[in-house]
Amino acid sequence: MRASRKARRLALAVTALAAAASVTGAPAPAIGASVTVKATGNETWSPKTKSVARGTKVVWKNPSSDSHNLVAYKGGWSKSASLAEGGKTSYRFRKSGKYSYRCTIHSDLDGNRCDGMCGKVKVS
Ligand SMILES: [Cu+2]
Repeated sequence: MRASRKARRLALAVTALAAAASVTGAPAPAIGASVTVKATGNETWSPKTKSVARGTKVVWKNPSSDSHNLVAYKGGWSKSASLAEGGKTSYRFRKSGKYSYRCTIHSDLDGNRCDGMCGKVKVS
């Protein structure tokens, strides 16, 4: 008796999870997934805006021959790393939100407005 109630509760939970997943339109990547953003030789992030699911680790790589860095400036997060030629750094985003960052060598900041090598991660 107890086992079958447990099984029914489990089935309900699985159904609820499936419904939640269908609301977002796309299946959520597994926790622990990682995606890559590249620092380019023409002073841009590629892609400039990256949309990810909560729990995703974003890895920034610099395959270019320029020196870059990555400094958070908006979105309530803290990150500061240098990205030398061939270097990389990463951050796992656990909360939804919009997280902005820039390369301080190749961008200017006027208040919260960034011009130049500015990037964003949208976490849902
Ligand atoms: Cu740069």
